[in-house]
Amino acid sequence: MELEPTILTREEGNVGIITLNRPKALNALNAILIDELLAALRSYDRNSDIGAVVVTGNNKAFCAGADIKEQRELDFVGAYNTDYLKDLNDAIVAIHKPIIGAINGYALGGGCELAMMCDILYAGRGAVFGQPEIKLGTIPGAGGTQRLIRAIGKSKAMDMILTGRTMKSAEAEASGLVAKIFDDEETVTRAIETAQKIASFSAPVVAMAKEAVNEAEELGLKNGLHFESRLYHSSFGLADHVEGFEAFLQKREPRWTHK
Ligand code: CO8
Repeated sequence: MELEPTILTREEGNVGIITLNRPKALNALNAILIDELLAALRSYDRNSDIGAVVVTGNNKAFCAGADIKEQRELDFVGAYNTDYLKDLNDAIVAIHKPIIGAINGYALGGGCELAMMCDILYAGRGAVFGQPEIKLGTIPGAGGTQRLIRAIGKSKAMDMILTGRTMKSAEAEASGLVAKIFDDEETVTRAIETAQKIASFSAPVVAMAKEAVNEAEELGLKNGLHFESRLYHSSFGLADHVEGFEAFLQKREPRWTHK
């Protein structure tokens, strides 16, 4: 039984900020935290005042993975019937608004996988990424084997997944896992600034851009280009598109109506 909320939420302007809040367990993902995280993400996704979301943890840990104490109780059938992983992945993939992961400290196992479900990753210099499941006698179960290879390539992904070694943020940035690194105390602020910048653009256009980029993971180049064209053409039907082009030609800032 959790006495404290397992996540905390606050808003800064048009940005929703979700902080994982199980510090004593290094923000390990248990069933309650996953439910609360998904409820918060869905709520921000439906909130027209929010244009982007930041997900973060604390300075010691973004998230140390699945809750090992909770998972230890599961046998094959229990694990098979536990929908956490699928719920977590499916629900985050379905969020329309961009999610920035602001990572300080450990992002291990399911924590690294949760980070990789975000759209953009910013990390503090002290952040540590890894898929140490092999040391527990299991393998990544929330997308680690699939997303890490896409982020950093096969050889590095194998090196990490087969040995359980961790990667510090400088290597993570050089490998393309994270977009930018900062001093730890700046990570969340910079993520919020970027989220505010994204939230200042036309919301439907931002959603289209996110969707098109994400489809690149699913589709071959031919189908991906076709999908992109369709969304690009659709954007010509938006009032914000008319406004954006007019504003440029009139040498003024656009006034988005988000329509
Ligand atoms: N689950 C539950 N509790 C944890 C976890 C975890 N993953 N990680 C740390 N804790 C707890 C510790 O048990 C400890 O609790 P207590 O004070 O009651 O003993 C507390 O957090 C602090 O941890 P440490 O004392 O170990 O702190 P250190 O600074 O010495 O070490 C480490 C930090 C290196 C991060 C270490 O805690 C560690 O190795 N943690 C486990 C990391 C790991 O193996 N993660 C992978 C888990 S398996 C997984 O994620 C499968 C993915 C499936 C998808 C999940 C979606 C639900």
